[in-house]
Amino acid sequence: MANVITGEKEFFKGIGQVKYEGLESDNPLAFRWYDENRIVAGKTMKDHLRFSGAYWHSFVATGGDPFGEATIEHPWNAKSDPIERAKDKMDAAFEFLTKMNLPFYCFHDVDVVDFTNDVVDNERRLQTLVEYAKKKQAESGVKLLWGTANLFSNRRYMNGAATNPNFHVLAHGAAQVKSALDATIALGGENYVFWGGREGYMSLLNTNMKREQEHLAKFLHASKDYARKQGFKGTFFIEPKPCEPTKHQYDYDAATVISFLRQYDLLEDFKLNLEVNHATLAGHTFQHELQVAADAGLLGSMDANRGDVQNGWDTDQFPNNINEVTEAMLIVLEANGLQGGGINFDAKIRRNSTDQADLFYAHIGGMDTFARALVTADNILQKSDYKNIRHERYASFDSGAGAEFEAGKMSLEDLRNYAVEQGEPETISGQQEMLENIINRYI
Ligand code: XUL
Ligand code: CO
Repeated sequence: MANVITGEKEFFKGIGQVKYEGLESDNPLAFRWYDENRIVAGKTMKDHLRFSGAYWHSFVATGGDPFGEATIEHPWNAKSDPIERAKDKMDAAFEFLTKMNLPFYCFHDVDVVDFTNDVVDNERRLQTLVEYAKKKQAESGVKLLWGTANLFSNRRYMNGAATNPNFHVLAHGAAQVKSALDATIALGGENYVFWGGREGYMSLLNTNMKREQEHLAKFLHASKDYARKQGFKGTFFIEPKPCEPTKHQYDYDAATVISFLRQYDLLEDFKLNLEVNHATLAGHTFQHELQVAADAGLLGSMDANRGDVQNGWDTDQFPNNINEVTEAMLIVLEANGLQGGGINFDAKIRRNSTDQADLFYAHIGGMDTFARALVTADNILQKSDYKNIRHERYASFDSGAGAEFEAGKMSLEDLRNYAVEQGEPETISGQQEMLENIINRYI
């Protein structure tokens, strides 16, 4: 268990450390599935799942939406001095992370401390908070899963950062990335994320797409070269999302990002951070995105949440869909885990969830869903026919002409002759419903 740490003041009063109590427990502030020391497929749950809390949703956002003002008042926002306020927020964050037993956290630069339009002052502010975070990490044992820079909220980024048609804006984005990388490295951050919030377009009428994408590639190379020069050994992740806030984002989905990384020679240093609700926005299932990344050897990390089937936009709800998450964990287990990353709760409580306990319930639900899905997926892989059934579907390629085809030894004429000789193929079932029943059976 993490050491629970508070600052001078306890912000989440009346809520102690959340512990594993098992399936018999009625306690809404306990885990029923997430038992960090339980061994599944040769590793502890803690090491498989590497859960992380997201600074922006849990400690910064206040429930405002395009139609309404803030609904949640954070007690750590009371002080007027920005540095003192940021320290209170960090106290609250580490109190929450340790009470939730979350081993990691993630942040954007501007989540940690408020920024102004003064680059040098922003660097100083972030460094001050980095020193504070170092102490908090040492006291608690909580680690930084990844850092990132917010290159989408400030109005200067309204036309993008790395893909902005104005070079001056691009340089400001670079300044922010440099200082966010410095912060990540100073805190022993294990990875660094690029989510291209506004790296895309609202209209092609005013956009030179080719030039913008080349700028993005140059920007990523410069960032990577700088971080490596500073000794950063971690992985860079690109987080695909098809749209929102722009009409079209260049990092549309896993396949698009992989082709971009290959085209611009970034495959050595970059992997993917896949997010559930971004997958569904792109018209894919989450497991589709994970599988695409895994097949390319680039399954780095995940942002856990869920969308809303009726709404369709990026609602960032906490995960609770056990079927969806089980199918995801099947892919993660078969890929031998995430490469360097973890499971970051990029999810927010609803704006009418205004009790302090709501943030705890949300994370408990998400962690239990993933823990249960991990156990279920492992059972499916160990005990059921799932793998065999899929393997057997391709049996015709295991020997004879099929194997020759796979080895590249059959010409189009050979294939045609085979079709003539063998006549009409037999009908073979895909057995989809049977496989779906296997998932439900082990849940
Ligand atoms: C936005 C989103 C971001 C990234 C980090 O949809 O997912 O919070 O995860 O910039
Ligand atoms: Co995300």
